[in-house]
Amino acid sequence: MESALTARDRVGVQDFVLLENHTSEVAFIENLRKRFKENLIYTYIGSVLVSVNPYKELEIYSKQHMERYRGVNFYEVSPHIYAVADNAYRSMRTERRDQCILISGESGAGKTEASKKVLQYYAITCPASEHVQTIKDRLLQSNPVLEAFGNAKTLRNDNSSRFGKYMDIQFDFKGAPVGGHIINYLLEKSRVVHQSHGERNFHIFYQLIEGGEDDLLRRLGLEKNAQQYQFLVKGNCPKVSSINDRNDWKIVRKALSIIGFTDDELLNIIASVLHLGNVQYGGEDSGSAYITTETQIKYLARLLGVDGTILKEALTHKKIIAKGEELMSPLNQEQAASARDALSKAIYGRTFTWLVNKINDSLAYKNASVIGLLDIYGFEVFQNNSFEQFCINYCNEKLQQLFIELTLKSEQEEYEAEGITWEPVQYFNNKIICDLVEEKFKGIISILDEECLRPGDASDITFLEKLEDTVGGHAHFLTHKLADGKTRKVMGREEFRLIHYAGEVNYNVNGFLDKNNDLLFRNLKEVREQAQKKKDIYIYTAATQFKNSLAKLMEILMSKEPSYVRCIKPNDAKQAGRFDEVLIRHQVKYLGLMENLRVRRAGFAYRRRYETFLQRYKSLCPNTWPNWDGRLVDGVSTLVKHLGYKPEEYKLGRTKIFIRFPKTLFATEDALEVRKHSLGMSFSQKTKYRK
Ligand code: AD9
Ligand code: MG
Repeated sequence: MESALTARDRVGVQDFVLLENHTSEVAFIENLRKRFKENLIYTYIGSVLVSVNPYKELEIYSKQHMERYRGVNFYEVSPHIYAVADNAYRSMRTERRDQCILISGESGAGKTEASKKVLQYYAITCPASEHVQTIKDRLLQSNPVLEAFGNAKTLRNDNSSRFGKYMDIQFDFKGAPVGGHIINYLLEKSRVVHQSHGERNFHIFYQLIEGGEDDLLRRLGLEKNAQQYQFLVKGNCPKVSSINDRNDWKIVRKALSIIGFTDDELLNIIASVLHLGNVQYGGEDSGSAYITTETQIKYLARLLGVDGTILKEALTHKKIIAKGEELMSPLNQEQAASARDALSKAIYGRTFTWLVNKINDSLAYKNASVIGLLDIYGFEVFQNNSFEQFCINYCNEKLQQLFIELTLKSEQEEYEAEGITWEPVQYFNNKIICDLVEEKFKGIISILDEECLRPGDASDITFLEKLEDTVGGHAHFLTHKLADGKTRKVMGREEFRLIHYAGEVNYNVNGFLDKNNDLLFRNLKEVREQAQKKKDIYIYTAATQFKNSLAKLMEILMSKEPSYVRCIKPNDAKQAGRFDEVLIRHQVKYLGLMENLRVRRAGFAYRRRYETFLQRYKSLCPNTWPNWDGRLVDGVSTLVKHLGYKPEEYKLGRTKIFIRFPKTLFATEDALEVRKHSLGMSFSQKTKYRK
């Protein structure tokens, strides 16, 4: 028979605070590895859930599993995403406090899957009526729809979310899910017109082409062959083995109808984007562009409900204002192609926002308690990093800020509430990097905006020069220029480097101004100059919009009680059973898991409500077994004295016992194992707690 200690050797500990050597990264990763090998993908750091993507279906998400976690105390069952979901739900119900579950991790780590599991958990376990069932269905069905329009195959993940998502699930006073609200962040629109090698456009295009019924495709003027469409061939990757576009089309169509989309407006627009991609240009002797593909214009005019002639002019000219008069000035071929691409991106981007709004309308509800779910892009470092990575990584800096604030704050608040003194842990506060990016007037975004607004010779390079002048001396900013006028060889001349909390990233400034402008047509620059004169309208740039929406998100999250899920990707090959230590160590580092563990351990590693503690261990003391009739605190005190706890090992708060060292609790756990052995309980029951 396996003893308690060998079981621990084999499957590790279910909570990292129980690790003997808690400052050792090696021990931390070893524990993850042991559990991963046993298909135990979840482990806690206190109440934070660490999850490693198994890249295979595990039998741990059935209805029976959900039942096992329903209303059960966090520590009484093995770590699971359902435990986090249930805990948030119970806190919302009993403490009447809005909750949020923040899911983070890099691309492919399992964030979206985790958020779907949470939603499914509520859909299955929460009370329902007929109306509630409709809302549950819509909540669930919003996923395939948003994934079809907002996810794509990338090199890292066959179903990568190319937008950030915050979703409120709203509950009524009976605890039934009665509504929802989604906020989307920064869709990667550039994918509509261009995909890197081995990547695809958004799923919906392939689903429509592969799965669309013949008469539908005929009406949209589309052929059943993705190779025909310029916007679908850039990545040279029309088929993906893990994706069945034809089946997904059926799922998405059904989901759309459950949410309440009845018209085909949406598909008209998707088809229009494909037609736009096939619009080709020729050049006049004068250099002006003209359109050579009339069929596309015909379909576009019909599908978008616009006049063909006006459309053609819009695709080959720009509006300028000269001496107060509006004029149409012809574009050359290259300019016309980028106007076409800009229009395609804008149409797709607006359609996505419209789609989210429609889903929100179908889920609208007022005066509810809320559990928010945040599934947002993780920290990203590629060979070549651009504006998108800059925004994504800035977003991660903000979330790390929040994590620091809330973990420390809540920890501190709990000690205060319980009347316990403790020593705060010092660690790196990344506020300095957030300020570098977002500070008014002298932050990177401000400088970028300034260059975007400046008429004349502003370019990506002048932006870089201005950065050097303004933030060149900042401890977290570098370019190729050294202070003594020499050149830093490892960096390109068009790059700046940010030293993020999670690591160093070089950003290539090429395209920053254009992407930040993100405006439909160049002529908006003129409009903006006018607007500036009038001072009554302000046109926000992409980065500033993003900054503002993040500030709002932080406010939303700060007002709620957070739970954290930290997702880890075990290997780059998307393979089951492979534990790539280098990759994992890197993630452990930048997710701040060791710091997290330190904070958790700096005060008291373990805390339990008196009743829970007594219930679990009362059999270990003749005075508390089988029942303790007195005050709970006295029962716990009697019990721990009997167990030989030394005064420095624990403190008694108002409602909880705080245990400083895991080994104390470990010894108690082992005593419990021994006691159960002697009572002859089966092994599986005994080890349940550890897994
Ligand atoms: V991205 O930032 O959107 O590119 P995510 O969202 O972190 O990324 P995702 O949830 O999409 O990753 O997971 C990637 C793939 O890993 C999924 O398509 C599944 O095939 C696989 N996965 C993730 N979590 C689980 C799981 N709990 N069980 C089984 C999983 N497979
Ligand atoms: Mg995702």
